[in-house]
Amino acid sequence: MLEKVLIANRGEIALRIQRACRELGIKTVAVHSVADKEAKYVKLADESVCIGPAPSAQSYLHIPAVISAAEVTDATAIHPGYGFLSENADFAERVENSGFVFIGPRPETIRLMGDKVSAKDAMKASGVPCVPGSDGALPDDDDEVIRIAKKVGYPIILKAAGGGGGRGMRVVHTEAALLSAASLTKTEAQSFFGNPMIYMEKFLENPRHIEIQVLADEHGNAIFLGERDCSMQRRHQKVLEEAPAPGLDSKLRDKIGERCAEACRKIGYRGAGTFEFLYENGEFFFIEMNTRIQVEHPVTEMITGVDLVQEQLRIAGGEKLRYTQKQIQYRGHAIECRINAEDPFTFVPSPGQITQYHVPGGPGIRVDSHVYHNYLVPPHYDSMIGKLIAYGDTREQAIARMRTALSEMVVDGIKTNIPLHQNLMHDGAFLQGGSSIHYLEHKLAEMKKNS
Ligand code: MV4
Repeated sequence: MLEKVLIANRGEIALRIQRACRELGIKTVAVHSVADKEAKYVKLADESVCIGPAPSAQSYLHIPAVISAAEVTDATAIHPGYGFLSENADFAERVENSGFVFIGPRPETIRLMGDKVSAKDAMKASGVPCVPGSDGALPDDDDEVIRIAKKVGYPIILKAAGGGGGRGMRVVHTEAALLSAASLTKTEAQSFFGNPMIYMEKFLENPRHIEIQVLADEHGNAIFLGERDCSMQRRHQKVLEEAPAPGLDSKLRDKIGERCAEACRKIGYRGAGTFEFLYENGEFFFIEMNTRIQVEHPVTEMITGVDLVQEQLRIAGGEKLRYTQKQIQYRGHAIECRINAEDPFTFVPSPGQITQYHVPGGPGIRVDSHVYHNYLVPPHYDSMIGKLIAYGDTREQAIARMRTALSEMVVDGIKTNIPLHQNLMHDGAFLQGGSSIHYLEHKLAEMKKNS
């Protein structure tokens, strides 16, 4: 087992990882910026190191500072959390070359998945269904590009190989617009990601975003842990997530999940991972793979009873998976509301001091948050201050518990998006379940028009 883990992250996930380590008897090192030095999770860690000033480029993203902190504290492993350096293959490589265990996939795997063209190639070759499109990157030959688009059929979407998460994409509806759009997307791809490669897919107009959680060990074992529906989003920022996905057939879940697990075995995947799919008309289409623990992992934990962060630690320690696929059983329904320090309807960030803080409780309620009474939300980072997770035997019960929990929750002194979540918990389309990735943006536009 790992001896001492340095947590290269901040906020709720830093606390979440710390708790997992503590339960397994692993010592913890917190690293923090100047802006986070008073944070409670920093004081709760066995040791802490200040790695730089508030801007993340000079602290949480500063590779030499993170590695030096591991060296001076004699950490044996580094957990990157999500965001920051979590999907940086060079970081993973430098961690390993410095003699530490990287809690995540091998650097080559991170690199493979970071390039969306090579990720899709690998998945296609492993039997995971992908969105129809170009075979790999688009060629330079204009006539070829026109021919490929004709074959795929309009509308199409152009995506940067180095992109992901919604950056560097462009939808094209007609052949007349194709070549200038391709040239523009290429130029952007070069300037945003330092890689001009782009690829083409059929544009799916109204899909849901459903993702599959996997765990794989370094001994060739891999399992899937069901799916999460993350369709409720605005500008590629997820607002709430749930598991299981409303209305998804369990046979189809098992079929797509097994494809993902098999792909993990084929590519020698290690650790926790997520296969992102677009889901439309009963079909799954792979788009990207995330090689980190995700924000929304708790909903999977609630319905499976598996502690995903502890499993990450065990896998990194070289253990074999403790679960066979048959041992993964789904029970009940879980919903996660991301609580952000922002205006609930304009989404303008609202950092500052929390003057009153009360968390909800009761059966099926979980709060993953690092904040507390009088905590100062720094303005330098992501606005998420925590996650409220409600579990129930049924989706209806989870929603009922979430409504009660939201009404009990008090976060004063700053604005939060709790009112938006309260609104969503009474929204007709949400209550029905299964709305598309565009639903929330359409709803918000309607609300604005009517106000
Ligand atoms: C798409 C798509 C429609 N068709 N690909 C955006 C984020 C990136 N991970 C992939 N994205 C999309 N790819 C095809 N072929 C629509 C989106 C998309 C989206 C996907 C998931 C969640 C939210 C989204 C919001 C807008 C567009």
